[in-house]
Formats: sequence, C-alpha cells, structure tokens
Amino acid sequence: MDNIKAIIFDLDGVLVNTAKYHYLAWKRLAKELNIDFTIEDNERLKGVSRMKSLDIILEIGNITLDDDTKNELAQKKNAWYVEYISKLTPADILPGVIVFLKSIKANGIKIALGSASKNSMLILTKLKLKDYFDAIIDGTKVSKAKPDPEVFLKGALELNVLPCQCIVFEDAQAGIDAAINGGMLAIGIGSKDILKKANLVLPGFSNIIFDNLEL
Ligand code: B16
Ligand code: MG
Repeated sequence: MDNIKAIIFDLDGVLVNTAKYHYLAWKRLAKELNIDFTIEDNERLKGVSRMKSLDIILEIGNITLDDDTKNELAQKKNAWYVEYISKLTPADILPGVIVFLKSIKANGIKIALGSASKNSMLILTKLKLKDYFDAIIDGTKVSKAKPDPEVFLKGALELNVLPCQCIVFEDAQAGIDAAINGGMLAIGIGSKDILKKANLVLPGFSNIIFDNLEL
C-alpha cells in the first residue's frame, strides 16, 4: 500500500445507486417497444455505455433498428433518466463513502472519477461531491468503453501518477477487467461471486477507511 498514490472511483453503483434510475428509464422505453425487460436483464447493463445498453435491450426483444432511430431512443431514455436523477441529494451517497473519501485525503492520496456515464458531472453536482476529486474522467472524455482501460489510464495521466500506483473501485465486472487491463489494483464493490477477478471485494464502504485497507 506504500506505493499507492491515487484512488479512482467508478460512479454508478460505487458512490451512488443510480442503477435503479437507469433501470426505470430503460424499463419505460422497453415497455414502449413491447420488450419484456426484467431486473435480472438490467444486471447486463451495469458499467456498459448508453448505446451498448440499448443494443442489449433490442437484442432481448429481437428487434433491429437503424442508427437514427436508435439515437432517438437513447436520447429519449436519457431525458427520462435525467428527470429521475434531478431529485438526487447528498442523502443518496452510499453509506461510508464520505468518511472513506476523507480518510484518503488525510493520507495525501489523490482522488479521480472514472465513469462511463455522460451524466457524471450532473450527478456529482447533485451529490455535492465534486470538490473531493482531483480529476474527473467520464463518458464525455473517452472513446473506448470498459473493459478497455482508457477511462482509468486517462485518470492516472491527469493525476500524474503511474497505473501501478492506482487502486480502482468498481461494481461491474467490465470495470474490474478495465482496471486490471490498465495495470491497476481492482477492488470490487458488491459480491465475490460476480466480481471474481478483483484483488479484493467489499460489500460497501461502511466502516472502511483507507488506513485499514489490506491488499
Ligand atoms: P449515461 P459507471 C455507467 O456508469 C452505468 O453503470 C451504466 O449503467 C450506464 O449505461 C453508463 O454509465 C452510461 O451512462 O447514459 O448516463 O451516459 O458505472 O461507469 O459510473
Ligand atoms: Mg458502475
């Protein structure tokens, strides 16, 4: 742990549970398209880009559409999603996150965001979390989706640290793969059964401080 200089956080599913709002908005769209989209299907969308998520839903419904129609549908889903997350407040930050962020800062470790979401800025603003971050890399700044390591490597570069000096916190297998592909340590937030390749898996940040992390 002595060589660790930065921590990079995924957003959805790690700092805040926005997955439920993604689900509500995709479910609404699926209903309009007469596709039966379940909460189990929603697991496949975690950490995946907006367009790839739509592709998965269309695949479930066995529907093929042209790019213009797909763009329209993705925009429609996003408008609903933005409406849902407009109600987010700091009370929606997941338990233990603030204490953990403060313990990182107290150790002189830098903090970055590495999220696929193009709505990251809006979410961080609503949660009043922006000031904790020394670098924010999100879906508006990357061209390659996780498991490509681009989002995390850009974070390391912006913080001026080496990938091997970074720990990534992720809730999606694609994100764990991205961290490992980038030569970083990966800590999963969630279940060991799903996040099999992570160096460590924690159920969440309750009672976790940087000083007590054992890797
Ligand atoms: P948006 P993360 C990801 O965020 C979500 O997990 C994923 O479900 C979503 O489709 C993706 O962001 C794109 O989000 O439509 O807001 O651009 O987990 O990488 O923080
Ligand atoms: Mg996530």
